[in-house]
Amino acid sequence: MDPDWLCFHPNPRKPRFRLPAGAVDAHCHVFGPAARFPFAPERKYTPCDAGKEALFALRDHLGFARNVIVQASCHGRDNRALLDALRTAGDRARGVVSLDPATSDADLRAMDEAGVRGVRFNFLRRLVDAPPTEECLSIARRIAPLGWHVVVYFEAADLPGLEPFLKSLPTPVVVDHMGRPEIGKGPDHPGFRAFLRFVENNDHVWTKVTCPERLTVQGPPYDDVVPFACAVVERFPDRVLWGTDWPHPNMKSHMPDDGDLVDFIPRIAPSPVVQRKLLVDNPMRLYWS
Ligand code: 0GY
Repeated sequence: MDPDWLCFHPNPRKPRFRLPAGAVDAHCHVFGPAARFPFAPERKYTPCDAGKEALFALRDHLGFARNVIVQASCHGRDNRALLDALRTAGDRARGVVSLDPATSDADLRAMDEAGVRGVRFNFLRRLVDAPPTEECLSIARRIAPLGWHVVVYFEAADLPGLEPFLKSLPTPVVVDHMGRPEIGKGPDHPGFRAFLRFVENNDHVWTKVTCPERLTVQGPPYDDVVPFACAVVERFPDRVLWGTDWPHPNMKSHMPDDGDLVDFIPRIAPSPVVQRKLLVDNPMRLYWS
């Protein structure tokens, strides 16, 4: 692994917040193990191994019922580690892959059978050489008939340029980590207001209210992220998802305790009715129906 790599928390505490029955961790990854599932040659980082056994142990420890496992850039478009984890979890996990445009229809069907329900387009320059949007659109057209959706990862500054493409997608679109707002600028900054307007004006757009540990400027307990996530959850309670982001790739400042992250949930979704939407109803509708 990279010399400055921070490995996931070895023994996160039990959260105080009791998750509702059937709660879904809708954003997490598996890394390797590299000896069995080598990392992609084109990767921009080399993480520690973080395999399916550790992920499923964390799921049970925190009190989640299910996971949505999202392909991370260190595995490129080689989804074997992800598919292997899905096959082990059975109905308790769904997946979001990165696709090579040459993927055959038979491979798409096999992925669907394994539990894949989405494809991720990653536009973060520090993680990938961003794919051309025409290529993404043609992949989206192929996966739409399967009932899959698109997950996108981009930085706040890239939203204006990507907006026409995102509007044109024929599937639901899930934006990772609230479109990475610049937390230091505050929730009234035009960039975040533009993001809220974009979600407001596009019914097919969902967002993950994830990664306070990644977005924060102040650090734990992430007070500075609360107003952003609250604004999103209040306005779009039926189009939000939550996830741990375990094993927290590329964290440089600190490694969060996953128990603390679960205890962040009631701060951004105070009512039990909304907590249920965020953690159960919404992910079940998108991934399990
Ligand atoms: C995340 C965030 C990151 C990494 C990836 O695919 C990835 O490598 O998504 C990041 O470095 O911000 O959601 O896992």
